[in-house]
Amino acid sequence: MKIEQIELRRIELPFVTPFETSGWREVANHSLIVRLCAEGAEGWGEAPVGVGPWYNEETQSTAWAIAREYLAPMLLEGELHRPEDVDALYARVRGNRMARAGFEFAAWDLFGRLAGRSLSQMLGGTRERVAVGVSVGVQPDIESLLRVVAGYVAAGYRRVKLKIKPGWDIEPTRAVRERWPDLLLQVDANSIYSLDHAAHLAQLDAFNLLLIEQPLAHDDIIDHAKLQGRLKTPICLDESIVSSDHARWALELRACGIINIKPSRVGGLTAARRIHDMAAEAGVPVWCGGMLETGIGRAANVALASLPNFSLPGDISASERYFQRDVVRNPFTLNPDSTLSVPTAPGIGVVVDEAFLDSVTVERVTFTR
Ligand code: OSB
Ligand code: MG
Repeated sequence: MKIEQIELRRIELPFVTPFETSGWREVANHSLIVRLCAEGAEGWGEAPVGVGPWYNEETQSTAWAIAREYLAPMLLEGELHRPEDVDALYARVRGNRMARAGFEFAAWDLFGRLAGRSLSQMLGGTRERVAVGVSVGVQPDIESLLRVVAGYVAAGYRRVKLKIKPGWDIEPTRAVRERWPDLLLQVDANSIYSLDHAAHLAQLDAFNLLLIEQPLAHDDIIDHAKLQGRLKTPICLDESIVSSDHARWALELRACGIINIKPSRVGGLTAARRIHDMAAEAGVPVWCGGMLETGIGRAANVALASLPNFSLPGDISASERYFQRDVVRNPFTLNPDSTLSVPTAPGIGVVVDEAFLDSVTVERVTFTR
């Protein structure tokens, strides 16, 4: 297949509430949206970069530049026989994995629509519903935190993740655990601690947490292995696992007991599935992380999470947890059992609301073969 047309957009879609982590605050989704056209069909993908280089090195501006100057022209010149070929086509591009993933997701959608197969089917998914939770940002005080968590619990979420940082870790976690003794609970530090905090972090062992996500540096594996030896709670790596090689290194060094897989962080679904398979082989559970995606990126995450070794609830909340209005006509809604249903329509299975997408598009460019 030869891609005939590529449309790129940068969008800005406000969140219902700002999202605050240990190191930054996001008030809107600033993704790059990719549309590929070929053989009378189209495919959509989202590169869910942040507004600044706070989670990883990518931003909407870097993704925009790399996509326009390299990724779009390379794809127009190349030829695809299957979606996995995008990975090979971009193999010589260093880093910039979220930008690459935006194109790779769109290729999976395009191939799926042409073949009449859902993305979950194409990937080897085995579930019709995927278990999900909600990621709760840093709050101004414990009273506000309990109110916010109570709202999500009332909405039906059975797993909650708390963002933590020094000065906002032990006490907020204790407060939520005391109020909800049976809630599935985990924390995420987004790389704010160092090994010097090992004894401090060990206090979290008292709260029966599923995991402690990415306590140490965004590019570290070695110190996480040392820290894991000093904690009972499993460490889960997020930022550090940017490729299947990084996953292999982390598994070999026992740097984590659990892996958060975000297909966007690792360059797409091909690499994500490889990591899933490798972790399954090693007996390490995985779960699907999120980047506050629109319905376009969320659909790829949900399909991925339908693979068998995604045995913990994902950070894939319903559309309304993020946006007043999503850019798809069939937004994701929470089932009463704290799951999202896996789309069954061909490709990613969401219908893009083009008029609304246009209204949140800040800049657009089209490439034709
Ligand atoms: O570290 O998992 C993270 C959002 C943006 C960047 C990084 C992270 C997150 C989340 C929210 O925790 C996940 C979601 O609900 O999409
Ligand atoms: Mg994380």
